[in-house]
Amino acid sequence: MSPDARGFKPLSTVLSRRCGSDPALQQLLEILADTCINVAERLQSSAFRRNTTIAGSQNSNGDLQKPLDLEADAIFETHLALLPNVAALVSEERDDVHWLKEPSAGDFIVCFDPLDGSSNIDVGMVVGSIFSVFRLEEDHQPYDLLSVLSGQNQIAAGYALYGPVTELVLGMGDWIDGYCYDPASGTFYRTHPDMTIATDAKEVAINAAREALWPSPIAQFIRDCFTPKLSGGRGANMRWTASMVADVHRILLRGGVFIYPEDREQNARLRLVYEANPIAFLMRSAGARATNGRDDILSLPVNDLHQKVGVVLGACDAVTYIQTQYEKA
Ligand code: AFP
Repeated sequence: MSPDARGFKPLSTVLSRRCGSDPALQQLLEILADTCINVAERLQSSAFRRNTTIAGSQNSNGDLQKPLDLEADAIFETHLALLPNVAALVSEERDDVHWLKEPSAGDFIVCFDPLDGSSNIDVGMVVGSIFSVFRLEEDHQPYDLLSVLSGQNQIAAGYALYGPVTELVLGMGDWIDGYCYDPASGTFYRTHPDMTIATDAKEVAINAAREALWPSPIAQFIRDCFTPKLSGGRGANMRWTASMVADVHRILLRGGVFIYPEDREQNARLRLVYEANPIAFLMRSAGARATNGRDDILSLPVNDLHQKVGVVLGACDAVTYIQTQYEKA
């Protein structure tokens, strides 16, 4: 029986209601959904093209780029260039903003990590795409583009998860929905309306190999998390997939907290514009929080397209507790 016959609504039906007064944004979100379907198809065929070796190039962060990183980036550009009102792209795989047209008021800017977790590709683990949407308010130039890209200015965000099922999560601030892709019809159907996060943190996502570099508030919180309840701790379990989208999706569905802190040497790993900000936007819509340990991610100034940031996100109680520990440190 088809998903719609079982009561699941197709993406276009949901978005016509969610974006009813903004057909241009609805069209953009539908194009982004198609983009993610195309990336998923490319991934599924990649093993047979021996395409998972390193391309030999590096992105602006110094990360080695795999051919699929570049192919996913090209798929995003090809799809977004179809629309008359997407002025610019900001991608993890491109050093500078890529202008598609002379910008004017009402145009969109789309920021994206086309393939997040790509170091997982060679070993068949889950990867994802992350995107964030802004609308240009004025048509004067030159833009202070970095101030436009502040997290608070996002009008929509989403991610795709390329796992056993291709899943898509979209939000516009006052709502967040989850979809699953039905290959038979080539359509996303909404399976998780109005996602809300569990209030406690039974699972912690952190790369424990970096323990020696954790700042004290994180080290103390993690010690407490992994201390059994019978010994007065939180008795939490640990999960780490090395793919932010996969960890975030699990946390949205069954609660928990994701931590990749700025370490004691002030090094951070995750990128603000096209990883932390879109995920923080979605977390807020689901009743969760996202900080850099001290300050809300969405309030952080954007000083560089590829700036890195510490991230603590998920269940409000855990994120707020960690914030108070930073304040005391
Ligand atoms: P890649 O895209 O280079 O695989 O990095 C993925 C990521 O940005 C994020 O998705 C993970 O949570 C984090 O890095 C994993 O970092 P570690 O490799 O240090 O665990």
